[in-house]
Amino acid sequence: MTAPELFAAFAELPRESVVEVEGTVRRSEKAQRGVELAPASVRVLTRAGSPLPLGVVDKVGAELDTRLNHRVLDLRKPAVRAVFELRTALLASFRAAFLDRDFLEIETPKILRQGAEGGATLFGLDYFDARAYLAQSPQLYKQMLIGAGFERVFEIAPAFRAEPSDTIRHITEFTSLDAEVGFVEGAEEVRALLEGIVADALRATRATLAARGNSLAERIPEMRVPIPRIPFPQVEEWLGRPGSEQDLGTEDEKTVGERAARELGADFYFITDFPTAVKAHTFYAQRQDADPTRTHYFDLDFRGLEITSGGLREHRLERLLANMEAAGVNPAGFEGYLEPFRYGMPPHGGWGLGIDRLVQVLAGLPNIREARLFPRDRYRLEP
Ligand code: AMO
Repeated sequence: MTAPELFAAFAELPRESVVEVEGTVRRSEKAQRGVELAPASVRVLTRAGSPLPLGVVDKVGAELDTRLNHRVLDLRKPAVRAVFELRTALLASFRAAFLDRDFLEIETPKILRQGAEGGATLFGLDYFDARAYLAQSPQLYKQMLIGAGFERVFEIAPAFRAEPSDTIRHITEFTSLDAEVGFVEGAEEVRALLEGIVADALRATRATLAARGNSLAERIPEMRVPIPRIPFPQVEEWLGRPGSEQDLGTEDEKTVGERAARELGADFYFITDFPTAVKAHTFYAQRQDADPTRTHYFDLDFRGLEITSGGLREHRLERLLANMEAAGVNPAGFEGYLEPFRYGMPPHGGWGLGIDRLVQVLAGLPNIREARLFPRDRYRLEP
């Protein structure tokens, strides 16, 4: 093709069309990546329609809703793609950290007869002639597998919660990274394992992104272990409501994050010894023998955002049944879960970590929805 022909072909081509160009690659100071292609011929593979519903190279940003409505075009932006490179590196790094520590990877059912995290956020579905639910967490199954003698297990899988609230940190489908470990001596052993895995995963993620020239690498903090453990009573004091045994709301968590940064210089920290009153519905959480008003349950937060919940589980059947009763949960529906507790269940503990929240904070995204390719929330089922 002659130069004028080429020029005409490009000039009339709508943006985002897909073309095959042949030519000579040469060095160029002006080009973004230091090279440019001097075209000899161009073939149009697909013509894009115009106008575009969402600009891909425009400097002006669009509203999040518009971006998500036209997500495929949105994902073409290099800065958006960079988030999913981070996500890929993070997931690979976590998997490697688990495998390094001899964990077995498990895949538990997502269609269940019973929920584990309370009825309010269960999605029901018609299952032939029966009622079933989407899994809110692999909680019961990861515990059952400890009963199978699988001493260390992990799962990276979707979890579903009917969260009616429209917030920047809740979605209805998220990816949960769950772990469960048998024969643990106490909650502290679980915390030590968790912080070691997160620290390793962050270090590896940073290295992978740096090697790819992804600028998000610089945003990945180094996690210096051990990180602070802040007992719940200390948190209540910071919040100016000692002994109130109330759960932590979004604003409370933010306040705690600020205090932890100011007083402990910490961006990652544990909140330990959650009150039994706060974990009343969490029947599987072990209450402390010395003080039954406290549990062996903790959160791992990053700069005021809860990333992980975990703790020691109740492995003693009598107490587990008592917890269920106190929580108003009928054990009759949980026979499959309870059976291993009758036939030799080791002490165990573990955690669930929300990958989407971690991606959100690491990439500095204002809204958790941006951490998923095609997010689901109260109002969004498409695309
Ligand atoms: P929890 O309910 O605290 O604990 O959930 C664990 C982690 O999952 C993430 N998460 C969410 N992320 C986005 N949108 C949501 N709607 C959402 N809900 C939860 C958070 C949270 O810290 N079975 C226990 C874990 C365990 O004890 O092992 C559980 O699910 O990052």
